[in-house]
Amino acid sequence: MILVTGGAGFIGANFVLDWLATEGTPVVNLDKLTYAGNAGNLESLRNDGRHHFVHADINERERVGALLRQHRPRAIVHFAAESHVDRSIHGPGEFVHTNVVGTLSLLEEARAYWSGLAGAERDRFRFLHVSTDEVYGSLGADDPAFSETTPYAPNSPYAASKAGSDHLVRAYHHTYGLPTVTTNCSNNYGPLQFPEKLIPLMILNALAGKPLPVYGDGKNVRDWLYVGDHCAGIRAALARGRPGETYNIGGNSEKTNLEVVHTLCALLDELQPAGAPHAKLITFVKDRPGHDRRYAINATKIRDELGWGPQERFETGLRRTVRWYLDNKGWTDNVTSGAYRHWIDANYRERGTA
Ligand code: NAD
Ligand code: TDX
Repeated sequence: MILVTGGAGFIGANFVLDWLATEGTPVVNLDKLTYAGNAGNLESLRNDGRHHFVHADINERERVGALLRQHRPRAIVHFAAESHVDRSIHGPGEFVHTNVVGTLSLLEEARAYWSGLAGAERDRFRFLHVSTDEVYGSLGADDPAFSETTPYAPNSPYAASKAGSDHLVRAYHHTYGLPTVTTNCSNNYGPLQFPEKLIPLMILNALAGKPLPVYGDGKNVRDWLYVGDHCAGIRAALARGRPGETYNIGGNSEKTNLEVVHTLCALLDELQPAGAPHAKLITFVKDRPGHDRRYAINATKIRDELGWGPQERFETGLRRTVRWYLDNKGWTDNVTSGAYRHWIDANYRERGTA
């Protein structure tokens, strides 16, 4: 049994599905179901007795403590977070509430539970904290990629809140001996990603014939990783990662935003042709404040120590992703109703494309 937090979100849901298909041991999935959490992501597990869903906030300490005592998980895999940089610019408070205070709550309950374990159960317990490359700040064009020893320099409220959570996790290992492992991953893409993020937003806008809003000059670089590869990296870190260590996970696949959008447009021209090339919809809009220029991950440590490397190439992963969005219109219709529209209005009206 493992306890997953945030398992109804993009990466968490992919992880739960992947875990049950590979490891196969039961999962308790604790999720608050914010706008980004979607119980429909786990619809295929409706009759699967190995998946136990709990609708709760990681800040509800008594419930978290009771769940740990009841299910006695051998690990906590912590995905729950507010995860969108633009939303953190509009409202940082929720990011501190969930990412910093929520992680502290979870660490406290994990420590109480772990302290009560003995023998082999205590030795094998792990707290795996899922974090991001954004904690390292921004790279210049010729800088070496982020390694585990790159100093923290978070630039957005989102990145600062994730950095705060990483530091708390580190301190709980150093001070209390809690067996933590932290992973810092680059930009993910794939099925089930909420369409506020670059790739699914561009796919859905293009299909609707709407402008494709590229921030600034479109030359910001991200290091893209297929979500299934991230899930495999987390499983490797959980199985073989050394307590107290951090592992960077990345796709070795740096692309400018414009390259990504043009590739998506070409895929859509092939798979769902419209009258005109989709690239005609590309519209340059006002930049994100404090927009990090470049992220890149050096994933040598996880490769050498844990034998992990990305399996999916960007071109094939993106094609799979576009196909998934084309084949799952019911999912996108469901998540883009209601509150989603308010966010799109708020974020893109000020950029002139709502
Ligand atoms: P997401 O926004 O799609 O999902 C987050 C999930 O957490 C949702 O299901 C939401 O309901 C849940 N949640 C939010 N607040 C909660 C709370 N207080 N209590 C319980 N559940 C809560 O995020 P994602 O893209 O799947 O990211 C998952 C994790 O991976 C995050 O910690 C994020 O920082 C990290 N990460 C994401 C990326 C990426 O490219 N998406 C890259 C590196 C790291
Ligand atoms: O409409 C857009 N236009 C645009 O040009 C959006 C939504 C984004 N962008 C740009 C901003 C970034 O340079 O695309 C790039 C990617 O943006 P996001 O998808 O918002 O991701 P990013 O800000 O890079 O952060 C992501 O990767 C690290 C995740 O959202 C984080 O949760 C993760 O930690």
